[in-house]
Amino acid sequence: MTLESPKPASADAGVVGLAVMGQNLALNIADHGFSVAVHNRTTSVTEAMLAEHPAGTFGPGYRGKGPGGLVGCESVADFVSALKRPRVAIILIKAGKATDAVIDSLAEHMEPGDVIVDGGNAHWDDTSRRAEALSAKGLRFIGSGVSGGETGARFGPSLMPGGDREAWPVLEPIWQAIAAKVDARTGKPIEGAAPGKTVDDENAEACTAFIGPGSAGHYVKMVHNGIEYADMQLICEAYDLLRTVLELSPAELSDVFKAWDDTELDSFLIEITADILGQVDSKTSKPFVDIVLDRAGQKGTGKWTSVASLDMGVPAPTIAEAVFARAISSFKDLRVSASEVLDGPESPEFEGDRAQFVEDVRQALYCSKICAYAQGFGLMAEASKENNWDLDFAEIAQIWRGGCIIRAALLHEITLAYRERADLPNLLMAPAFVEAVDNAQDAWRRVVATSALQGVPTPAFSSALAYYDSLRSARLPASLLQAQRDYFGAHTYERVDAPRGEFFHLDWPEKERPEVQA
Ligand code: NBP
Repeated sequence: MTLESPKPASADAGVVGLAVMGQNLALNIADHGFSVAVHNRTTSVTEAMLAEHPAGTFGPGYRGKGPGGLVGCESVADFVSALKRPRVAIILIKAGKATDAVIDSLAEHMEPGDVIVDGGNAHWDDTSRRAEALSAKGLRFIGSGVSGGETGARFGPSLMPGGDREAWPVLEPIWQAIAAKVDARTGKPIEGAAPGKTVDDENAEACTAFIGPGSAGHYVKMVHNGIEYADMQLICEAYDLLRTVLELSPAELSDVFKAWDDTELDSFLIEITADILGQVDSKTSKPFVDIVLDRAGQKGTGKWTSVASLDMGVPAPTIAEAVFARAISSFKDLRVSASEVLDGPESPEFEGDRAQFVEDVRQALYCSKICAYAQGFGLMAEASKENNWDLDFAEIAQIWRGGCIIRAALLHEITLAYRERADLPNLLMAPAFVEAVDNAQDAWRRVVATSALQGVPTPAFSSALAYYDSLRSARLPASLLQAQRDYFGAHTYERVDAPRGEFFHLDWPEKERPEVQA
């Protein structure tokens, strides 16, 4: 099939980049009755997509006849001329230099007032830079987080747009239509929302909202991914503990996770974990989880979140530990040789109550997960202050309840917590979580203690508990630390009995060690 040129300005929006995400998002938009111009650097990809999805196969009602459809475009110039004004061009390509190249070529053909939306996983610094450069040309830029992977893009993602507020009314009808929907009363995803169906339910809430100016959307998406790293690592530690300490088989663990999915742990990641643990390898008949090499990859958003937390001095240790856990997993050969040299504890047979231990691990997972969210929201709160984004945390939690990888029942509780108090100093201090963690903390401590005694690595569980204990410590040994700093580096200290901001120094080498005000 060849693509006609030139095009009349008939498309409601356009998608550039037709790999997994771009194709699925474009199909989702077309399903909702919009006409979508599509363009890919390699034209054969565009041609194949059009051949597979001919006119008349889109519209309200999945694959029914309707007005939606695709307009294939060979060149960027054709693509731009195919768009109705104000033009909306959505980019879904490899993040980094490729995104700059595509933005530059779009900007050459677009006119003031037109909107460019970057739906890729751009670093938020890049988004700020691009927004400024495009604004100088009169173009409007939105950096939008898109979460939910391939299936989400196709049938309902969670969308986190940020940038030029005046561009939002232009994008909003499309983003509202294609986003995942949840029931406003329960926060649960509405099944009928997928695939491509119009949701008539008056209680349906779309998993999208304007996040804030500048790079707020991509920042929030980055933190979403950081929390995702922590959530996945915590689940893996729960699995590892139950497998190592209780010697449960993957099939038995699949049942455990299935049962947990009916509790407050109800989430997409728990659901897929149960499914994965029940999977048997067709070649060997072994549990699938045992034939997958234990080396985890990463694309960088967890690292970005951790770097942002270090840069701002806002603690997100559980997210960082999740990134480090992937890093240490990648040293497979080193671990194999170290395992032959380094001894662990004599692992005594577990003599406790097995059912109780399973329940303890469940509760430890829940508490640790709340901590990971507390860290992510703490990070966003600081970034919001620093950048004047005025982030609405209830809204952010609300749009994470459906469509995205971290969708979970917990997010409804977080939504309610921030609706009750928008300026919560820390998520753990919301009354519902104070109580939940208090009720579960004995179990959590038993689990972390058991992991240490048995030599099962639980960096995320342990760091989450240390975060909780640090947070609830009115006094930390930082007094000694600050004294050490003053001793060797004259870094000064504040006194508990003097106003904050007054600094002192002890003249340590002097015999009398006099105190001087700095
Ligand atoms: P990829 O990230 O694999 O990118 C492939 C696309 O980029 C193709 O369309 C390719 O065109 C295009 N491209 C490249 Br590479 N260099 C280009 C250039 N210089 N000029 C123009 N086009 C160029 O695609 P993806 O996995 O669909 O992800 C798209 C974006 O969405 C990424 O930023 C990703 O991080 C983000 N994201 C992905 C997921 C996911 O689950 N995959 C989830 C959420 C967000 P070609 O066909 O000509 O090579």
